Amino acid sequence: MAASARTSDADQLYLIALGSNRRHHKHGAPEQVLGAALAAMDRKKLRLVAASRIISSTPLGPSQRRYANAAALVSFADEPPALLKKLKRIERRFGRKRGGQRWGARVLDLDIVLWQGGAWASRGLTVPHIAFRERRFVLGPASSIVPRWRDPLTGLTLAQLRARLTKPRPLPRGRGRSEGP
Ligand code: A4P
Ligand code: MG
Repeated sequence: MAASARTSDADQLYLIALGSNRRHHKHGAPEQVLGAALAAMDRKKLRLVAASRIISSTPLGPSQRRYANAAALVSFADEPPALLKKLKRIERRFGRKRGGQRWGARVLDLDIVLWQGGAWASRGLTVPHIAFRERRFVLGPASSIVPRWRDPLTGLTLAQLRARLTKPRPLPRGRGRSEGP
């Protein structure tokens, strides 16, 4: 865990999920891409407070390539839309292009998972991230750095959300084992 001494009271904490499943011509494999992206998130108004280790995960969705995933705690002295703009700029610097297949292979994906200020909803931005509660590749790394951070919508901590995902659940009534995904 890397700690920065440069945060101030005006700064707000954010939890960011990082993902990559495509090589970068300069940085190399997805793991190296995420390492470089973490460094890029510790510049100017953006400060890296803590970072998880980088994990390898099975792709969710149509892409065949495995992902590298990680989570980072950052501080930033502005509201979520300004941070999203900054993160999109970093994605573009890493060669991320818009369009193409949804959930297709990508060099770098940076999502805002949680914000210290609670919930935010505006055009093109929802915080907490709508899908994070169902994703091990987000909750695993995230709960390793801030296990007690509470999701403002469910009231559950990241550690609890993660435990909920990994615990075996009974099959719904009347459903045979051969049914379902
Ligand atoms: N947007 C809304 N809310 C947010 C938020 N909280 N943080 C908008 C960031 N962006 C947010 O996202 C599309 C638009 O969502 C943004 O322009 C922003 O205005 P995107 O990152 O441009 O596109 P995307 O990533 O293809 O779409 P989406 O739906 O965000 O995909 P996800 O949820 O990021 O999932 N499997 C593994 N193992 N690991 C992965 O990391 N990632 C995905 C993509 C699929 N499968 C994966 C992984
Ligand atoms: Mg995304």
